[in-house]
Amino acid sequence: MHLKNVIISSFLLAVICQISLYSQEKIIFDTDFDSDIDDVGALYMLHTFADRGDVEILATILSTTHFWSPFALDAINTFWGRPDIPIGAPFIEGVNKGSVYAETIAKTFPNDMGEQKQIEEATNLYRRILSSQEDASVTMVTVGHLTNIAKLLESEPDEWSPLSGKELVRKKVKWWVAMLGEGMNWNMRWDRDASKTAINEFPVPVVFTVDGQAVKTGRRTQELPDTNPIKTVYKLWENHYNEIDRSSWDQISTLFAVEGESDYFKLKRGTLSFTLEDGAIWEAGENGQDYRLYNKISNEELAEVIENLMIQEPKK
Ligand SMILES: [Ca+2]
Ligand SMILES: [Ca+2]
Repeated sequence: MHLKNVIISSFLLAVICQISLYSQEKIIFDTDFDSDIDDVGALYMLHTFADRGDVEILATILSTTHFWSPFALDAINTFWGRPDIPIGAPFIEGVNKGSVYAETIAKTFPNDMGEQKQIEEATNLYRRILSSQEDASVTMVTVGHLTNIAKLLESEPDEWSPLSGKELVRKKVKWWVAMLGEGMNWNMRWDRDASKTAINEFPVPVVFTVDGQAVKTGRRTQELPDTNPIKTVYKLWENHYNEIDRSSWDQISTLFAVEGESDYFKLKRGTLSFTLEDGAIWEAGENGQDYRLYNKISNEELAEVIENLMIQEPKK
């Protein structure tokens, strides 16, 4: 090969590496990993994307305080060959809505949460992780309550960063993808003060998602081996609620966080705000700083895309 060709090839290789490095989404996943099972489906999708090299999962953080959730979360990260993903939780009373699966997953599948000693306080974990990342590189995904987001925005300079919480987010975060819940309600109703602070004061664009009730997934998890925790999760749900498929709110926000608008979604601009009296308010408008996500394909097509990402086996 001519020297010139070698130089050109090396240059192209470098460009391709840059592009692939650049396109790896750095994600902090903030979840109420207890009362519903779409969180589990969403985490499975993230691990599948991580196996493909499309995602780095920087941390998995709980917005709830159910005792068994950190163990269950670690068990699933461990099953996927990522036992050391940091796990955070709010060290306060917080929201605890119980779980039909967390205790069973915690006690059946290996994890090393050991009396919860490995859990980091959520705000500290956010600050530790964000401060170590490139500017404008992190996608925050919340598929639960907004408790941690409010506390992060209100946080003061500390050993990790001389910046306030709001300054740190403005510097490091690219997007906040927030699943607000059916009717723009569920995820925000249990900690309304936090919802108000998080939504009104978040310093970078928010992409929020609402839809998902009619996007039903989960049935095909029952084709997986018994050693796969998601099979147990969906089975326990079916036993308790007599429902084989479950809505996919959290998977939709997670799919957008990784793939962007792609073939599946479109964004519309506007302004999202929150009042204690009226809850979340959306005003569509071209000059808004925020975005609302809409589906571009049918519920059935979206369900197929999502379920396919939920039933991949770990590469290990
Ligand atoms: Ca672990
Ligand atoms: Ca959730």
